[in-house]
Amino acid sequence: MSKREHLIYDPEHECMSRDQLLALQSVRLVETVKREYENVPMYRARMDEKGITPDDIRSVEDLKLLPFMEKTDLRDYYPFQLLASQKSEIVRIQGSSGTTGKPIVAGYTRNDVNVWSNMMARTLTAAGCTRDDIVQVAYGLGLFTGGFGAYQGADRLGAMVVPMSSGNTQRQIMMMKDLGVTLLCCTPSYAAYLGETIHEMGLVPGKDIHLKAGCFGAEPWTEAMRVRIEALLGIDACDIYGLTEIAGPGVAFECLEKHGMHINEDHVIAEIIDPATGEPLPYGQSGELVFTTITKTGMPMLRYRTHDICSLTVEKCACGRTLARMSRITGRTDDMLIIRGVNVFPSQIETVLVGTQGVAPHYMLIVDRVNDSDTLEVQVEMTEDMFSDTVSHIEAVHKHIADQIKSVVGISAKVTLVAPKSVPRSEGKAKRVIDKRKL
Ligand code: DLL
Repeated sequence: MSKREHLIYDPEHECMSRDQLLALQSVRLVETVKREYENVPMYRARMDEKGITPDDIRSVEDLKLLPFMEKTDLRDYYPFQLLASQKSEIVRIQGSSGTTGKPIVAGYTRNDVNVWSNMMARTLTAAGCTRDDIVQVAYGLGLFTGGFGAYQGADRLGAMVVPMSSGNTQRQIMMMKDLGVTLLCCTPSYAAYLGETIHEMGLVPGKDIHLKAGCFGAEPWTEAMRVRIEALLGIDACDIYGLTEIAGPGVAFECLEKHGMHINEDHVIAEIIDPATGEPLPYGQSGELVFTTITKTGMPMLRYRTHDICSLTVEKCACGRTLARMSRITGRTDDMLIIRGVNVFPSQIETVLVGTQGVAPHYMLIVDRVNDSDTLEVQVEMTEDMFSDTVSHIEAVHKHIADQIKSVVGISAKVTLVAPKSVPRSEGKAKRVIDKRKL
């Protein structure tokens, strides 16, 4: 795709000098640490344990003194104990999968929703969106942040929003065609699937479909996938990144240069650490991405370990933004899988299996991608008793497992009950996942 003029939503902040940015980050960091220390007993205790007080944090330089936060903290202090505001100040709850059956939830104040909307307005603008565009939101609208984030950003720009939510492909395409949608927001795998279906339906991008760009994220994807989506839909495909705990989509976004995602650094401070030692790594080196929110009031996160692996650069970008860029996410330091845009932990499935009579806790998750859509097969061993049981009982157990997985994890899986002792055993760490998707 040819490059267009670079549009910038908030040049004052997106293009500020690095020195000005550091000064702004420092002021905001100091305020956030005070707020957290005064309002969140868990974090106060963690700072006390390290022997530091808010007075020790005077600038971004001091960030490394602060203790980390983890996804498990959101589980352990579920649902409201990490709030740094009164509960009555929270106007929104968003969530995503945690390591157990319960989702992890994040509370957002009016300020936080406002900040997030601005970050998404920047994101969409960077992909060329203006108030004249028609934006189709095909991320799920619900606890998942994708749908609401894209909606809020487009609404802030004054664009026409088509809040389709996810799924129902034929209907998505009908609306896209009839309304003349110009910008698409969904996961990259769904964008490719939409593109293929459009071609199968005999519709021609440019003639029947008028998309010009898309903001795709919530799961890892590759340059090859970008090339494919751009060719299928005749658009610029931009990568966007975010996570529920920090603000949802829009934490970082690509401009039309498509050389990494600009991080909204006036709202978050990004660090890369060595996942083994926790030590900060210099720009350019790959490691675990860590975020500190500096404008959130509902549930600020300090040094939150994302477990996503990438690198950062502050090299100049031709678009004019000075915000640091993060590379594509190349992997994770934990076992979280992203299947059809949903975060899935093998431990969630294990919980279902352990709670089911008749099956042994020996299982294998087989993840694949068929026609651009992720598939999950759960192979689970039956116990000896179960193996010789009636067909109707086996079928009932089979259905129970499939239903439970759908309810706990939020996605459908193909469940295959296999003979006792047929799942391979390993002597060291159990290998529970075969991910056949080529990234
Ligand atoms: O996935 C927020 C989002 C919605 C981002 C829509 C982009 C677009 P969670 O459900 O909390 O939030 O999942 C966050 O998803 O830690 C990454 O592992 C992964 N992820 C998100 N964006 C990308 C991306 C949303 N562009 C987790 N590339 C994160 C690779 C991504 N992985």
